[in-house]
Amino acid sequence: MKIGMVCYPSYGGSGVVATELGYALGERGHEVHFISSARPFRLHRFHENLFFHEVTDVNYPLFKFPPYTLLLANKIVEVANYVGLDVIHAHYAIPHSISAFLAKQMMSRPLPLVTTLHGTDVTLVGAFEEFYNLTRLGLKASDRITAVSRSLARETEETFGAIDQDIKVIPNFIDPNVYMPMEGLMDRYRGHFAPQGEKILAHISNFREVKRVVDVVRIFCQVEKAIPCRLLLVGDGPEMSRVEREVVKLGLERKVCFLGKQESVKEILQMVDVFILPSEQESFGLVALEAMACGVPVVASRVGGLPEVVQDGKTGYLADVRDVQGMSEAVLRLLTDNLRYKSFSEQAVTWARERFPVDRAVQEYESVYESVVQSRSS
Ligand code: GMT
Repeated sequence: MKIGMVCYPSYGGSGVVATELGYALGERGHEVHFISSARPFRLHRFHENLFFHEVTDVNYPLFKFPPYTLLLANKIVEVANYVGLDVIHAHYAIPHSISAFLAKQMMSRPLPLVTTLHGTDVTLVGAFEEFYNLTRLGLKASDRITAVSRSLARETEETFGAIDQDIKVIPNFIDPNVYMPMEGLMDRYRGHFAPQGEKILAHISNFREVKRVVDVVRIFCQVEKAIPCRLLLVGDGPEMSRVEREVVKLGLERKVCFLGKQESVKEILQMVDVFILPSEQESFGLVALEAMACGVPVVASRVGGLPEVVQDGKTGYLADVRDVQGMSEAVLRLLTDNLRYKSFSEQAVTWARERFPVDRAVQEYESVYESVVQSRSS
């Protein structure tokens, strides 16, 4: 099959999901054409079945804002006609399924559209009044809608009401041969970041407000009062200055290390003892899954799809959003009991491998593509 994959190229889970799905489909012999404003950030390995088509900007004095949605629609049509795409898979309703909808109108043959909802499109962007009708149009124009968690599917249905179809839940996934504990790397990196054998806590995100990274620093501050530890902060984004100020305010400069944006996190996760994700909202929390697959228990907020990803009391702990005290205690519960820690770490690996394997997800997406292509041609 020839699949057009439309996604954001920036640092974030939806681009990762689209890219990893692309590689997995490529391995299974499908041709995958990525269409985006830039090369998605994890699309770096050459694969003979993967292609990238850049949506190039236009410079015209009348355009105060370059019309990306229209340029993308045009590019989808170009690629679809040139390579003979069978299906478009849009990651995010806004603006990708709207562009795909426009592309469908311009095509002289049917071009089925699958839209995957990742979260903020529906819970934040889509729910803003200005975007409500547009998001609803994107949903209605999609031949099949998938969501990355049951919670997101439910929330979408509550927010947008009847949209003529059930939303299919296909949870995000990991490749267990890539995300796994790698004993050798653990000691090498640990010695560098925690030379006195301190415990290592970590957080990885795009530092948006919704991630509550300041809470990560506050949780670390509580934990550090009880046991020697270090904090690794990976990523960058709008909250960075606030986070840096909090680190300075709490006098933690020598114990917190900012690693910036990193393309590959599986190496970093090897040296981490506990991963912290105290988000305000999280439709899935792909990075929590990546951490668990590497044997790192997760302490996270009980919100959105996180309870579907982190097993409270088994692969990590969940607490209410903003409950810095509760999350600090959860981290300490893990770090002060070796037996408990070991069983959580092992259960995290097993859970991630058995519940979220890439093979299962790619087969589910394949059958979604097949069903929309068949119903369009019959
Ligand atoms: O969380 C972000 O800021 C990035 C965003 C994205 O577009 O990549 O992540 C969303 O999609 C991920 C992949 O499905 C999910 O794992 C994240 O939970 C989701 N983010 C939110 O719901 C806030």
